[in-house]
Amino acid sequence: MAADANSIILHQYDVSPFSEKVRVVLGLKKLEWYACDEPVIMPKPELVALTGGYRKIPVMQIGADIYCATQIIIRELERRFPSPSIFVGGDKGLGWGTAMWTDRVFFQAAVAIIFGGGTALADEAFIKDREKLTGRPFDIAAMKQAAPLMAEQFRAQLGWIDDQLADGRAFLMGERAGLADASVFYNLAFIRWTSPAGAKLIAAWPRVAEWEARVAAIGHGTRHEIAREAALDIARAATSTEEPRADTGEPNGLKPGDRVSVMADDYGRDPIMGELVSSSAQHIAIRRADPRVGEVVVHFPRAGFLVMKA
Ligand SMILES: N[C@@H](CCC(=O)N[C@@H](CS)C(=O)NCC(=O)O)C(=O)O
Repeated sequence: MAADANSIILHQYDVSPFSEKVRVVLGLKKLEWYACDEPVIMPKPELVALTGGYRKIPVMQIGADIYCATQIIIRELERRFPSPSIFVGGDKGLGWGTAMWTDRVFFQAAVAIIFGGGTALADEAFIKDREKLTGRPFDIAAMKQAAPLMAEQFRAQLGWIDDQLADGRAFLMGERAGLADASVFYNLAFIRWTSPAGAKLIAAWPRVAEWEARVAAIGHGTRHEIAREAALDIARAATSTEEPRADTGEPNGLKPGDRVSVMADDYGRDPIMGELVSSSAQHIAIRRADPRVGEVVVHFPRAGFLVMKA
């Protein structure tokens, strides 16, 4: 089956932990989607043509709408495909807060364990690329030194997961898997793919490992593959479905039509410029054009991203 303007295209790579979070959500919702493999390091000319400068992975494309970062990707999947929901009960707000923990504190502990333990992923080109991404030295020797401390941090957080499962529930929020499971799981998957020492830390918590196996069994939905050029062709032929929407509570008075720039507040802070189409407390959409993809609308979360009037 060929992809079209309604297809879910995930710009990703297989060893990308944040992509795994989205793949689990695609599995939960039993969705059909297209994997568009992107390079692990820059340059990523096709991706940047779509996003206007955002280079991180994953990015979701549906026609000429481009969603940057897992928070807005998953929010959009929930909006378009509400059933089954990623919310299990009692987690509609704090589910997102859980993701902020797993994407930052928990993820950084995993990163230090993986790269401090020595992994084939970190060749010279990779290290140079990640230094550019973060604006800081990617210091393997320092990570090696920090690895024992980070093992302690990682273990403490595994303990929270174990406590959450202590009443015998199958998944973190109850009997059904949801956003919290996807958010926690991808960090453990990243460790499993890359770090035998990290995998040992997980093995010390059998209840966590059993839960992990249940999440893995959910799968990734139905995956097809698509080439990067074909994904660009779809964007060029499509029109964004995003409607202009005023945001009455916008703290800085931004309104549709304003020229703005959007950037991540952590790493990969390349600003993306465009004309504001719609915004809310959780979402901002900007329109921009590129010769290879025509006019597209690029979507970002608000939490974790900074918006400035251009
Ligand atoms: N906040 C972002 C984080 C994404 C992220 O850090 N992705 C990693 C890969 S898993 C990345 O982009 N690394 C740099 C690269 O691949 O170029 C999200 O939720 O999607």
